[in-house]
Amino acid sequence: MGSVTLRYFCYGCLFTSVTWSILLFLYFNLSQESRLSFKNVPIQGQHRFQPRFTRGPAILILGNKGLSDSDSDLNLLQDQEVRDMGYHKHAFNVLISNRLGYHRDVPDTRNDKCRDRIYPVALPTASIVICFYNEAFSALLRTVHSVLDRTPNYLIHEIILVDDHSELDDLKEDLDSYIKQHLQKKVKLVRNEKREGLIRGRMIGASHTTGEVLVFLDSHCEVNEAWLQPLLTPIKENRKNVVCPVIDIISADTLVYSPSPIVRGGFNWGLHFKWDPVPVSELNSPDGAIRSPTMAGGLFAMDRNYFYELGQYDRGMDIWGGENLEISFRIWMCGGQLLIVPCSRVGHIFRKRRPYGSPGGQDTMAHNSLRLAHVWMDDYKEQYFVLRPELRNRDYGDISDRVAIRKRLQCHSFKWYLDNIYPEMQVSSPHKPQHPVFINKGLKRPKVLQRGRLRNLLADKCLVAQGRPSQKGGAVVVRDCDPQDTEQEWAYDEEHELILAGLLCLDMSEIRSSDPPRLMKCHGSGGSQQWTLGKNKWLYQVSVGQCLAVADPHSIKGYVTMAICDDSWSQQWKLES
Ligand code: LR7
Ligand code: MN
Repeated sequence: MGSVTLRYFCYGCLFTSVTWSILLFLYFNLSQESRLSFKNVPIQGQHRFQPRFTRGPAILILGNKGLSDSDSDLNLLQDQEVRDMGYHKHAFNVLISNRLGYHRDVPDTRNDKCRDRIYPVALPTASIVICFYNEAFSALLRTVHSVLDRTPNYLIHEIILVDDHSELDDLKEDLDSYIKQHLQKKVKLVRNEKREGLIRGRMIGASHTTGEVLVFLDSHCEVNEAWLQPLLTPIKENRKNVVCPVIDIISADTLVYSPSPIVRGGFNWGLHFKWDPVPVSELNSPDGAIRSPTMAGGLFAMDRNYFYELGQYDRGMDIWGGENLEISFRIWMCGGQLLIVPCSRVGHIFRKRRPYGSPGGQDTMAHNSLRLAHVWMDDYKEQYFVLRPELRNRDYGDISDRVAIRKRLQCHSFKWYLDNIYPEMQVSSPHKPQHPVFINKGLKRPKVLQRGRLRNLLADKCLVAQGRPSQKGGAVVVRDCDPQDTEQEWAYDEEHELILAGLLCLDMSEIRSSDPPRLMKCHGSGGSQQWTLGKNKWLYQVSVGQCLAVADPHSIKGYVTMAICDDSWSQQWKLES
């Protein structure tokens, strides 16, 4: 079933990303000679000159009169600096972000059926909470304006911005005065006196709200057409529904907005969030809600009183990480439901690295995960410790108030959650026998659908083992194709595994999902070893939602990497027999 939804994604995505790439291509090529009109466009720290309305493709605002060579050289240098500093500070292309301005149209990525759908007029009002730390000014403002531009005004009770003690200058007086001048009615800015992290930051934001529903967004999002109504409707029906949109992809390099496939949230025993295909049983109709075992974390709507009843977030969690699984487990185990509604779409800039650390340099993901494991996972926390033995005796602070919440709400056990909400999750012994899905898999080998070499169309080279194909944990690289060499032969089977030379499976690390894939023993349970090889020629990794790409087609090293899917040739692969 995964393949059907993904196919829908791929066509749509290819179409829109191609269209947008052409627009951006034109935009940049023209802009090489057309600097004058950009004199008004902000480079870092000059937002006062931002032209307010740059709706639609930015090509429309180009012009190229009266520039001397030295002016244009200077502008080019300035542009480069904005881009380089932007990547350094924000890990995305701030030059393009600034040029897009605070308003732009995005492609309507919803299924056609969503457009005809009628939502109740009387819906609860929303308080939108956006925390930010050192966010790029233009991305933050585009987030806010996309909400104001594409949401019926009467549904927005307020927008609360929480500045998590940012250091960047333009987020100080410039932001104050922009809000005062342009956004005063609906937008309120709260400043943290010290860095709190996004988890306590959201709680601070929530404490300033008075609307009926809380809607959380990251500070580099753009909401799509009619995004809010489908989130509020299930909450109106049942206040214990917590509802997420589909998170569309805004490319960190091009800012192109493309649709995401309809997938749902899961996790692995390293306690990392991952995407899973939607089981057939959950796919009632393309506009119906899908029950999701977990949420990605940043984008969701929840009844405000229910948020408090359910214990907000764990105050002992710092900076970043883990709160998404914690609230997901808590919702399901304590009587709520977590839903993804495909008719609500919100774009998010996916970056390849996080551009900030924690103040003391701690690994807050490990600290936060330990807390959630000890509060919610019962004996199943052993699964985490098998992967992270060094954390077994690590201090995780006082969790008594969280344990008390679990007791007060009379929540189910973690076993109940796995059995009923996430039966796909595999558990290694001693818990293994409790999971029928795992047992039923038996020993039967999945049927091979296709065999051959995997040729990358840009490098014109084939994917092979860097060392021996039998070496567990070994990397894969691209090398010259050799049709005679059986060590270059991949088998693609009905479980969507890619097996090299009949030995090992192409696998993503469950602990460090930013690592390139490697060869591991086939485990037969999808996820980290599940790849789709579609007509669009992507090698799409289902659990991380990214595509395999050659890192540098000219390098003899032949390294490959995982990247946000786009239409570049570096991501095009062909399985040739
Ligand atoms: O110290 C901080 N203070 C903050 O206010 C650190 C961050 N933040 C802000 C930050 O400016 C941003 O607006 O918090 C927000 C989230 O931080 P990101 O964008 O660096 O996080 P992310 O998008 O990489 O991470 C995802 O997982 C996080 C786990 O803690 C949060 O739940 C994020 O909200 C979440 N983002 C999403 O779910 C968007 C979709 C990504 C996917 C999959
Ligand atoms: Mn984010």
